[in-house]
Amino acid sequence: MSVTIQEKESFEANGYLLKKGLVSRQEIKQIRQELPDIHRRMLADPPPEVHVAWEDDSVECAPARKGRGAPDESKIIRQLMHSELVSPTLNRILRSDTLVDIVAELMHPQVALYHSKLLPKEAGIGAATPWHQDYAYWQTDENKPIMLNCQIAIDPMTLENGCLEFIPGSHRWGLQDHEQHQETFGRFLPGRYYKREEGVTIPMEPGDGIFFTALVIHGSAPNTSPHPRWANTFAYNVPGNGEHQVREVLR
Ligand SMILES: O=C(O)CCC(=O)C(=O)O
Repeated sequence: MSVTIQEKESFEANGYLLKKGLVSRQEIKQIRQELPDIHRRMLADPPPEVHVAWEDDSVECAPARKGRGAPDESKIIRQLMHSELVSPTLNRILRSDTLVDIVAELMHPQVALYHSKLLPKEAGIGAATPWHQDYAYWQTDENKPIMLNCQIAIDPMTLENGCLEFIPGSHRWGLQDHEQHQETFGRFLPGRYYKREEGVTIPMEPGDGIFFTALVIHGSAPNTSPHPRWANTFAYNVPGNGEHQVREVLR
């Protein structure tokens, strides 16, 4: 699977590109099998390099709405940073030729891993991700906004369970002023999250993936549905673009 001329033109115009069937059903099944154990390990003894942010503790979890990852636990993961260190399947996928070939086409022929993060959004609990540009988090004095993000769907993703939404073409607007708060997803555009007229909703099936630039504005609604929405995001960088923003050169 690589990128057609039409897809590249669409990516350049919109700032994002959806690829259906990027990851096989078998690999998605393997990730799902790993999740309960990952959740248990994060509760008991997370490895030092892995950073877990939990859903707001004040959220009451009704028994029917416990996290799918660990049905008998009340703490729900909101974001798990460096998921490649706890999921062998995600680690394999992020470096597969299928993904790296596309990143090389859309970003730069040299490709490095910046980070990988697991983003569960549990049924009826998962919070909104406010509108933002990733570069608002990633900018330093020495890097450029040339990184590329790729989110893969582990579950079916819909507007109701909080799939990604984008503002097409907003990657051409430059970095906007973001509010900054001490919380997960604490950098966001004024208004945090609300339904935007010009927002384009991108539903995905398990195994679909969406590539998007560091400057395109995106966000996602809370999960108000009875269905979990697990996803994982791989961020790629060009080697040399930022001193601490390359974990591993892949190509
Ligand atoms: O999964 C989400 O809802 C948000 C993910 C996101 O915004 C990101 O990875 O930059």
